Amino acid sequence: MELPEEVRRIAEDIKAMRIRGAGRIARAAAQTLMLAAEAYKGDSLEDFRAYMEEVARLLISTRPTAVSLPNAVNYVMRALREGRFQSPEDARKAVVEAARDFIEYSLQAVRRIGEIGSRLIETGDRIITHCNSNAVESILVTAWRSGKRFHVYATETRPRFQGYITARNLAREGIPVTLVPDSAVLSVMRSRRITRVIVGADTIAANGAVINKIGTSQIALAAHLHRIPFIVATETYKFSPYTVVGQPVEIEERPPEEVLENPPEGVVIRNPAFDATPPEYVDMIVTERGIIPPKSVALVLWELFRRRPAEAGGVKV
Ligand code: RUB
Repeated sequence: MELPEEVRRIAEDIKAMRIRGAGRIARAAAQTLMLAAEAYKGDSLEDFRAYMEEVARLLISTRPTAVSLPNAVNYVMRALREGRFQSPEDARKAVVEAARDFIEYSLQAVRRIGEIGSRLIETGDRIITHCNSNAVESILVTAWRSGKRFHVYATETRPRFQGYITARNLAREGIPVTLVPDSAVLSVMRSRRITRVIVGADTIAANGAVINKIGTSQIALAAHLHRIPFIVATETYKFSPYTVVGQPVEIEERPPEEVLENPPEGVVIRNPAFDATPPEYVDMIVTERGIIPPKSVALVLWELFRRRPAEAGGVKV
């Protein structure tokens, strides 16, 4: 069966970053698998499986770095791949149920990270954040609503300026927020006596390295030099089972036009969208299961994936 127009449209939205952020992408992928299953019109189980695998492949191909995307797709597809069904109708129900489970888990995880992470915030804090992360916003908003008073410095996050989204959302909540150029981080850290840095994640590697928006590692290095706690907020479906077996995390290269539309003759532009922050610069990782040091990531991965190697795309971990 032809893939529904809506499925192609959402895949395109993820690619073009109209839907963005690792958690949102994962939920959109689960939602799209559900939508595709519901739109299936045929009556062959074999055909339904092949059709769903095509949707899964399309979704996974949209953006390469955030492991939340294949983790979400594989979670939903596991219900289909491992289930024994009498009819496409049964199989369809299993997909829909698994997608609903994932979305509910994800939303709950972001709320839980907010509750757990907000305990780390104190009145008087001056916090730097980078890019736009639902998990980070959840922490800041929860802390603010619980009565803690602090100031946030949001980086612009060139070239796509996701920091504007963060600044706008926090301002709407009434949280004092200052938008700063990315290049001002070190200067702001010193002059404003920053007390904490909190960022989100796209992927957490088995060694505790954090893959997040380009520029994160520079901020982590600066925080490390100034002994400022560097905190990462992430759901555990951003932990990468692939890295357990040594697979490197692919860093997305985005179109050069995002940096400069018409570069001068002879000027080459590179536009990597993410970077890796080494575990030595990460003080703690706030997850929905609690706060862990980067050293414990491998243990959590083991806990999450040992019984379900299929979720790691068939890679035995
Ligand atoms: C977004 C980004 C965010 C993480 C975490 O990159 O790097 O920090 O995805 O976000 P992009 P969340 O804008 O290129 O998708 O906590 O919302 O999952």
